[in-house]
Amino acid sequence: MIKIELPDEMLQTLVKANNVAVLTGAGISAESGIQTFRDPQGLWAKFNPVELASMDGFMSNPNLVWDWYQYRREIISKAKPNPGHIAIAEMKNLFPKFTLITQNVDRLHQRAGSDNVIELHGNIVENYCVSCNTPFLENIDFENKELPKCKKCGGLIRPNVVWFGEMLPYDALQDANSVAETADFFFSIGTSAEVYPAANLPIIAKNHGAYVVEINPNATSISGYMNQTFNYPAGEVLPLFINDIKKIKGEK
Ligand code: BV8
Ligand code: ZN
Repeated sequence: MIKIELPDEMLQTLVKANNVAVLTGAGISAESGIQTFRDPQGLWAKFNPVELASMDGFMSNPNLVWDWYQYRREIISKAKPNPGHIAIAEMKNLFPKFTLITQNVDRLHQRAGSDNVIELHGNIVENYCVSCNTPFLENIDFENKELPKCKKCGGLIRPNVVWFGEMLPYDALQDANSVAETADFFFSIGTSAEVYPAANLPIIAKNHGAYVVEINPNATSISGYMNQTFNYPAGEVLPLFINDIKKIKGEK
């Protein structure tokens, strides 16, 4: 466990905050053994994102894309929430208003106990038919490499994620923007801040007066806008935040 002193001025701002928000990216799941997208050994390093996470990519090679999601589903099913997910799940009890926004599709936040999660990029659990949009509710075992077909119309089945070039779910993006505009404390955790419109959110928060904190072992394109940056793994830094907030609040 890292030994660092969290700045008191930041902690005092956080403890007084009414409206705390967190944006997470793939990095929050890295300590659960789920590869990120852009780190050197990341998922994209082996595959071309546009090729796999796009409608064109899917339509030109449905089985390859389906296989890739089945591969990721298997890894996710064996993964466990890490101390970073668990610390974020605890935050909902520490502030008058707390909102979690995630770019991740792995649902580890929910498995750690977070609720009302704003999922900007959908989720890897649900599937639906590309032709008639009917949800595909059959159980899909990971060994089944065959891409399933819609029971209603025979169309191809796809995961309920947002691919590149696709609009984000309208309500999720609306809610995330208004959370960023009204937050008085905003964490950007485990994201390279390279994918839009999600990457705008910490800047929107900052421009609306929020105190913004980035937690990421690496610097990103938004690090310079942050009030504080912690270049450590989220699973090590976040429990320190929880301990210090509880200490200041005199909670056990
Ligand atoms: C849209 C779901 C509007 C699928 C994902 C050209 C063509 C087409 C589109 C575009 C274009 N140019 C720009 C765009 C817009 C595009 C975009 O932003 N592209 C980028 C690459 C430039 N955005 C879109 O297409 C979005 N839609 O704009 O629609 C529109 C539509 C139609 C017509 C007009 C306009 C849709 C974007 C959503 C794509 N779907 N995922 C799936 O998961 O399979 S994106 C994918 O990237 C994941 O969701 C991922 O979460 C997300 C962001 O990446 P990160 O989460 O930040 O992950 P990354 O690996 O990058 O970084 C991890 C970080 O963690 C690193 O910084 C690392 O240092 C850190 N880390 C590592 N370990 C730890 C850690 N941090 C803390 N603790 C640790 N232990
Ligand atoms: Zn169908």
